[in-house]
Amino acid sequence: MKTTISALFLAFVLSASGQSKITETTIEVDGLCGMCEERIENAAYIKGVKKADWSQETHQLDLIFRSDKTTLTEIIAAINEVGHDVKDHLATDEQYANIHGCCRFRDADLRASHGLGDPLCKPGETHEEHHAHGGKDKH
Ligand SMILES: [Cu+2]
Repeated sequence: MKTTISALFLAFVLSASGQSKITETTIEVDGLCGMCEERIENAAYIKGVKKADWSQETHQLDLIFRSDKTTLTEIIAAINEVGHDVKDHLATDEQYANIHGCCRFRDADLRASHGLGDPLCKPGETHEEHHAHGGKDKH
């Protein structure tokens, strides 16, 4: 509660002085269930992030963050760190290995049982292969 109040106060002070740099964006994050939602949102709430809201149905993560405090790259890295795939930015196999057994969102059978189609990461595909056909890397 204390942090919320001081965060609000800080936001007020900064917007009053005209220095607030708020970025609003949506990214696609793979996941299965409510546990994934918690994991993804908790991971995304790094310093500077004001809102992180993942939808189990659409797999869209709505983000609002302070672009003077953090970057989208850092947020994506934090999500990868807990094992979740972001469109065009996959978690490594080591990171994915930490995902809870019932949250194995790359598993075809688990996806089917949750009514999901193709994963962002195709079975047996390496990080590099995925990027080769994954399209836009903005570097
Ligand atoms: Cu899950």
